[in-house]
Amino acid sequence: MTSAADTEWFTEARFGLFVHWGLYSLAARHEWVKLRERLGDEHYDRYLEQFRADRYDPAQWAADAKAAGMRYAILTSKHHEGFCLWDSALTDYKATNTPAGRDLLAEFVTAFRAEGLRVGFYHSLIDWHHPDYPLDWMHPAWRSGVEPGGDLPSYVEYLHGQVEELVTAHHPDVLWFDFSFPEFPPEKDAPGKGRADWQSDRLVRRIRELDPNVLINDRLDLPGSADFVTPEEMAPHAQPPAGERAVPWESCRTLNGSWGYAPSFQQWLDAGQILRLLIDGVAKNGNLLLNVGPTGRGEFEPRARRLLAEVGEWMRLHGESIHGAGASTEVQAPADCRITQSGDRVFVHLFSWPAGHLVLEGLAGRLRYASFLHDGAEVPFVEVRDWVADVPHRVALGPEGSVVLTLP
Ligand code: FUL
Repeated sequence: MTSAADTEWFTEARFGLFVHWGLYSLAARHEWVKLRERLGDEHYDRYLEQFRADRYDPAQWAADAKAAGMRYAILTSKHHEGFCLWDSALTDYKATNTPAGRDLLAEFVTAFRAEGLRVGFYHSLIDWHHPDYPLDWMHPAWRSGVEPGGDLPSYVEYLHGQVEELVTAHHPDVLWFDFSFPEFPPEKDAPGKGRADWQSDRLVRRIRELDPNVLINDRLDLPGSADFVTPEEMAPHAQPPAGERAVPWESCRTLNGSWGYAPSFQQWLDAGQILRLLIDGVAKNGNLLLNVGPTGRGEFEPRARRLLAEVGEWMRLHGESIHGAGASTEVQAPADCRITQSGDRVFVHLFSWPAGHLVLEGLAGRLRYASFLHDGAEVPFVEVRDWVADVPHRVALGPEGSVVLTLP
């Protein structure tokens, strides 16, 4: 199944915000806490009673994202725990039935669109709350002595119905599904129990009928149908997985190893690392979707806000090397450099200072001007002759910088 949806805005945007927010934000120790700690519904219902979202100000989130140079944002409409951030007619397990008493998703959409950002929803196929969701290996009650049961076809109707609600109400720019696993449960645990059938092809057809412009990611177990693919927590500077470069790709990253708010996770990225991930991705035609897990009360914690602000400070002066830019067709990156290009402007990002000169192959006779990007200051360059053939073939920029090359 192929899509006619237009991915141009997406590949131009390059940088987006991911937001994981739900009841797990109150547990404050990873969004999988219900499964990891095998928490029963009674325990988990306490979070429902305590979910106040009293510090939620989506206009502030949107302002932070925009100032960071982000162009779109994806919010969890529902994560694996099953709790819904909008006023779904199909369940009581939703934000409007908590002390928060608000449709948090609708407010998010309004606030981000008001800032000119595109919006999308992360929506989990998995649901640890819905009574029809089968007890599978991914369920907190799995191995509790309860027979794997549930009613997958009935759950699938619920899932499709909710997606229909979301598309009809908000026409999101992106639907970010997560995630299909083919065996349900895996063969080794329950041989012959069959495959999960989310009826994803029907779901995608229905979405496209309702809105042909929604971009849909690659986690529905429908090979070849995705508008973009979503490598997760890629190692810094890794190649995107083979085969994935033909379709747009977006790498998603946590700031500290947890998607949901988790103050005990202390290994944070710093702003330099975030920028290197972003630049490295754009140099390979990829996007970066950077996650913030708000507190249960609804705020981005100060550390996350500081990082967004630092990234934004760089983006303010270097944004044109990211937005609308992609891999360079003109220049090969020397060691420890990444090169992005937009039209006739080539951006050389130096991840470390070269000793002396930076030598760029194949540019002699083709370079009109070179300058730093942050202040526009000219960078002198010389053409270096090939000592064997005695023809100019290289350009040496000197002595250091983060540089724009303007080609004729
Ligand atoms: C994963 C999920 O299981 C994580 O909790 C998170 O949402 C990540 C983006 O996708 O597959």
